[in-house]
Amino acid sequence: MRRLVIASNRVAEPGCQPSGGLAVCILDALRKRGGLWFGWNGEVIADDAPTSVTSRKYDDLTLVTMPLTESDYKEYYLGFSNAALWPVHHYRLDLARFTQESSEGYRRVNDRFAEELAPLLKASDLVWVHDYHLVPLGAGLRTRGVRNAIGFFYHIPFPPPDVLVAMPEHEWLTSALVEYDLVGFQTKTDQANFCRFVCDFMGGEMAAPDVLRVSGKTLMASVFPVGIDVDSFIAMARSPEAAKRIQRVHRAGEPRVHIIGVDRLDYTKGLPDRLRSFKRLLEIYPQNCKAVTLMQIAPPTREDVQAYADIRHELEALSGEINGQFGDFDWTPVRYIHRNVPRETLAALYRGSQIGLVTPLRDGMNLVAKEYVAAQNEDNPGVLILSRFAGASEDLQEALIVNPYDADEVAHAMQRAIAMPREERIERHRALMARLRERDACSWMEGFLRALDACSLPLAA
Ligand code: ADQ
Repeated sequence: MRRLVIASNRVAEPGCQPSGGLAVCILDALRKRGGLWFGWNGEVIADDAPTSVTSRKYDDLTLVTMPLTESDYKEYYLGFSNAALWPVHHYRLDLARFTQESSEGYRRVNDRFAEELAPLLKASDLVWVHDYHLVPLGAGLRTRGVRNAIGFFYHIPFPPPDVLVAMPEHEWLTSALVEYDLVGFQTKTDQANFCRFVCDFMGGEMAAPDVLRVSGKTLMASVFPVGIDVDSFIAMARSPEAAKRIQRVHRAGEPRVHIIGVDRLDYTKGLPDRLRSFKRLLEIYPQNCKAVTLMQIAPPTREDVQAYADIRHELEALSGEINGQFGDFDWTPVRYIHRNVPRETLAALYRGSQIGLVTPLRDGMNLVAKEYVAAQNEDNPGVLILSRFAGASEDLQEALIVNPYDADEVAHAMQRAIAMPREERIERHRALMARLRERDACSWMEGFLRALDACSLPLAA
């Protein structure tokens, strides 16, 4: 088997709690197969300090990491990656900030990563680059003579061409993207947006399904929906510790129906809209007062970006408003928890909740939706309410699919879930579990690597 080399913005420590979906996926993948993981170690150092590389081994896994300087952090990470690329790819041009400084920082860090990674590669390695922070890394490796098969996976959505072209750097970025042998997407919509861009704006053509020809090169663009490690999540949710935690949450006299939301505190996750939908539930169906509670777990993320500070204030104000208007001495309608929670606790909370509310305004996939389903008791499962704008909705059709912008529609879906007969819940859950198993973490990784391996051979046009 060829060695796997993964590059991503942030490298997580094995044994520490990974806090985002990407780290969860890569750790799952590398634990199974071993290999090398290259990227930022999370440290920020002074601009004049040396950015030297550190290498550490954990069994079959080697971590090669480097720090970012203060300017790198500000320009590459907060600036171009998170204040330009992230909003544009989530269709939020209104929040995107473009500056020359930040795009130069982005080019500089990608160039430095390529310079450090290129000499570590062996001729037979499969190189897999992850996500929007590192789009030009593959092109940087190519200019340094790397001829290996190099693949790229977009964990976030790929926007429609009309949205992408509003970004000043889109030509440079997409010409770097087509240097990869394989570009992977979460959904058919993302893949179609990319192919449309290549064909309509770069003079490319579809040579075969999933195969693009552009500027004398051939590349594959395919769909690989990210999945979770289903069995390990089930084991966590069924453990005796989980049962104790659930009992503690369901003390006598507590509300009958628990609704749970778990998301990084990000404006793409639709948290204020979710709270407004919950408020509508209490207004339209007042019989739910004192009977229903919403627990929203939203750990802090990217707080140095202004849009993230704004969303936090909005959420705090809204939960205060709902609790003030509807709450009573013996009932707090919204419980808002602004911190990271161990995965075992999350699994227990999912299992103890009758409704999983996953309503992002736009999301590449959304692993929380899959974790919620996996954690349920199959004899008495809860109901997943899922945004049509989460990549997961392409697959998880047996959830209650909603438009997160329509507060009344989401409120009606909550009421439907509360009243749903057990047989219907079991039937829906069984179908969702089958889909989860069909497309789990393992099949995601194997599917991508098989396609990348095939790219080393000449592609049939
Ligand atoms: P994220 O935007 O981070 O991921 P998501 O897919 O929901 O979103 O993954 C979040 C992960 O973090 C889940 O595994 C969840 O359990 C964990 N998590 C969330 N809140 C937590 C908390 N309070 N404490 C502990 N853990 C918490 C990006 C894309 C997604 C895509 C993934 C994977 O934005 O669309 O699904 O990558 O490709």
